[in-house]
Amino acid sequence: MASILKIALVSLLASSATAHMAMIEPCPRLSPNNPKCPAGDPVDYSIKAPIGTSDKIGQPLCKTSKKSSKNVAKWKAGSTVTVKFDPSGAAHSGGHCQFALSYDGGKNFVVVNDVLRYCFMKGNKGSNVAQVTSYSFKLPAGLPSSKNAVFAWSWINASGNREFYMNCADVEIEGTSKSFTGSKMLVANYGPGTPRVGEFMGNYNTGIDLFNKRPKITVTGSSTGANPAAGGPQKRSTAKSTSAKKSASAKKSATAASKSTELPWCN
Ligand SMILES: [Cu+2]
Repeated sequence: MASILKIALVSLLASSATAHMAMIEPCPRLSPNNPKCPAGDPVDYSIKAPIGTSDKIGQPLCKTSKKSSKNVAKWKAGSTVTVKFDPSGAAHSGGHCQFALSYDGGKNFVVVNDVLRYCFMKGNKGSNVAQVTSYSFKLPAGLPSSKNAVFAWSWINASGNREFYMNCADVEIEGTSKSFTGSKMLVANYGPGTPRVGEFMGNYNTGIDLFNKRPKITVTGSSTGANPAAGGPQKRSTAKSTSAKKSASAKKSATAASKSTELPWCN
């Protein structure tokens, strides 16, 4: 029975590139869905897939540690920003979303806005169709500056397989202070080394205790612009900027920066 289910899920996956949720604005790394994304950057047509499940890590945080070829937004601390999602994805009855920033290239994330319980939903409406696909919120006024900040959306879905979703966008922050202290982004349902948040089954307080227990983290701005965690072994080709003009064909032939392990997908 279980294996039949698995085969059914795999064949379903093969035919559906539109499952799950993904950020489209600001342009996340590897996004094939936003024409405003930097031309020529690598894409991942599974951008809407989770980066891990409660059993297994499928991809690194952010889906890739490789930065976009340029920042996709410049935000002032204290300003209101808008984050948009592809409306065609499966919303899995909502769940917990965190919006967060990293100042160390994507290793540690400080939360700048929570949308807990009913992310993508209007109130307590369990549905697989997203009812809210745009969130506007004020960034903390006390954020430090960085030309290499990483903005993240992460999501723990309410229904379906126990999964962790995360997309990241490279942004510049114009700040005022030297450091900012806030909640450390909760990473759950991302391999056995992280807490497991069970299926909500109508109880939208599921996992809230873990959010309440998030430790505080202090991030500091960088004046050097160095970004030790970005890049990794795969260096962006130096010839890339010359080929950036032929965006469409370049994008199509581009391969995803991250090796993804196949995960048991939800539907
Ligand atoms: Cu899904």
